[in-house]
Amino acid sequence: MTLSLKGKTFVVMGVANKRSIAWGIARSLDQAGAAIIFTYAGERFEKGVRELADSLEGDHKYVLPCDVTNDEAIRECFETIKKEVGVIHGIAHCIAFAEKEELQGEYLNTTREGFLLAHNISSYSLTAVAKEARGLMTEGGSIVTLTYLGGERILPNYNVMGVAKASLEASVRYLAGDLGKDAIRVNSISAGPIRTLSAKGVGDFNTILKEIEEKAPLRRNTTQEEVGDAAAFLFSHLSRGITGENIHVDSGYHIVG
Ligand code: NDP
Ligand code: N5H
Repeated sequence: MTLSLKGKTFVVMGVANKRSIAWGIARSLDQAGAAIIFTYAGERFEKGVRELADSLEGDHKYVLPCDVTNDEAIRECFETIKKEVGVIHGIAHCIAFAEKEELQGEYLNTTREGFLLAHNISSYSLTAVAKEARGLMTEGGSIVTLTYLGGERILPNYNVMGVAKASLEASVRYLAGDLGKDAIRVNSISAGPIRTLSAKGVGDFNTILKEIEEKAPLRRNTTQEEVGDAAAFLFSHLSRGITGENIHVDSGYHIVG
């Protein structure tokens, strides 16, 4: 990869382990020479994220807690970043959650609690984070979030997460509308299925992957590296005219069927 992000700093939210899509993004940013600030939610992941950060080429000092359900935690996180680093140039928001019971059977059975939890963590958090980060992107910036095809069409079992992703994709457009005047761009990447910790426990994941191998224009599945490189592009000057967009990094599967 020849793209250079030297001298730029990005906040990567949502590395749980080396399979995380956020980790693919971190590796692409590291290769491009960027500085990375990692945030995590679960304390049980702190040590692992620290070790992963240390395994990269660059010297990425900061691994900070940031539970996105807590406004105070988000504020503290970005205050620390402001104090320690000052200016940032972008954020990779790679965060979603829904209760397991909501990710099977009929969407119709979604509970009020399950609906609100999924929307809180998977959609509202982007807005909450953008609000706190705006003041740190004084040289312009780029915010990238991750979505899935289930936000555009009904897909079996994706259920409330599909509705939350539709809300996330609409938030991308409204945030792009608000933040464009500050030279801050906001886009999403719609990734093809990737086997991560979140995807664990999805019963028919193998069937889903096989169907993509058979039907997607590129006849193969999506990798963390492909999503990472697309994110690096969205973080770079090369994408300076793109905002409010949803880029599918899915071997072209979204145009099939
Ligand atoms: P991971 O399980 O690796 O990452 C999910 C992350 O969400 C974890 O790091 C987790 O942090 C974080 N998270 C959950 N709750 C909170 C919270 N309250 N505050 C802060 N962070 C939280 O899975 P993926 O890499 O697959 O998921 C990343 C994104 O990619 C998600 O938005 C997902 O919907 C999207 N995506 C995934 C696809 C796939 O096939 N895997 C396809 C398309 C989109 P912690 O572990 O610290 O709790
Ligand atoms: C159509 C599908 C398959 C069915 C739906 C899967 C939806 C997955 C998304 C959410 C984010 C998964 C989730 O919240 C899992 C949790 O209930 C349990 N897991 C955890 O708590 C782990 C430990 C932590 C790290 O996970 C999180 N999220 O915090 C979609 C798939 C083909 C593609 C896919 C997997 C999409 C996606 O959005 O992730």
